[in-house]
Amino acid sequence: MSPAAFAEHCAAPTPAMRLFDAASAGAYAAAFPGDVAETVLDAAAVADVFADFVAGSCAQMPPDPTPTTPKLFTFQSAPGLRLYSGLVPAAVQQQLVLNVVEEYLPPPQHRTNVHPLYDLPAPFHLFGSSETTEIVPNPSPPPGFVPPARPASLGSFQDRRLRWVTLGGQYDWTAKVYPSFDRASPAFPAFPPNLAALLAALFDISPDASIVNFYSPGDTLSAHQDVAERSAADLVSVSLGCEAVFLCGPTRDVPPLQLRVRSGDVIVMAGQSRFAYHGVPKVWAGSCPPHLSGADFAAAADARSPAAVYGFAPPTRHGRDRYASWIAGKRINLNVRQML
Ligand SMILES: O=C(O)CCC(=O)C(=O)O
Repeated sequence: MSPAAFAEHCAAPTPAMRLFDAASAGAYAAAFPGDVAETVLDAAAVADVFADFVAGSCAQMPPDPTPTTPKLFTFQSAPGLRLYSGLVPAAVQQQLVLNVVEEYLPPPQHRTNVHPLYDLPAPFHLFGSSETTEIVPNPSPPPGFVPPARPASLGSFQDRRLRWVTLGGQYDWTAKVYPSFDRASPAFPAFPPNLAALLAALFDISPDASIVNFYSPGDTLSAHQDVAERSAADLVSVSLGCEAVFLCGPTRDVPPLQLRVRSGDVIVMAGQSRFAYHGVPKVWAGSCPPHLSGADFAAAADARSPAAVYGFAPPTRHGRDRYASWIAGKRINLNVRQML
């Protein structure tokens, strides 16, 4: 399949394409005999790793005793691709949402899609005071960027304006390269340590960089390959919030596999699938699970200041009571790579 044809599939997936849904894995196995293999994972074996992640976070969500039944699915039609269904426990999903808002988004060294256009406050608190925060156009945009004429409200960033933030090595979306592979460079800030430790303990990756994507229903991500990294280590993709379709075509010659991904699922692109074409053609409105859309983020306990980890002052007003209604209408994907 050519990249153009793949892109067409991404724009409008057809019923004839293979759609795998972990909730009806048996139906898929019957329709495509021999394609999918299922392994039930032992949640207790990774409980400590998740507990360490929460303990290493600056503000910590309370534990949730709901048991999880993670499963690993692999596919003959997509060699190297792994779907870890339900791997991330509910409380850790809440923790990740909290960390995205309060740890990963605020540091000025973590650039977003809106930095070229707007002069964002530093640190940037997505749920700061909306009454006093008006974000003005960037007076000196990079070449090729035309800044908007008017200031924007914080609410418009919570709504659709914010599409991604980069952690660690600052991927340049325009040139599709990492500006630097030198860890001493300002373009290669340290990767959030608690997230690095979590993913390194679970997968074959030493995280250097992540694109944290923010989707609203209706948003798509067109087919692409992630080939800017020098390492072929696992690419780890963590989904939070609303459900989506993830497409992956291991070669250009076969129609891509479609996976329904839910909050707490992790896709690993390893081996032959590491540099495969992939995209997101659909995000389902109203599909965010209640453990996120109804989470009490205000129950988080402040354990340490983000200043100690990232060098920015803690927020004076968190707005944590608004995180749940925000994630109810969002999908967040943490797409994590090893660069070197
Ligand atoms: O949102 C996803 O599931 C995939 C994101 C992705 O492919 C990317 O950031 O390169």
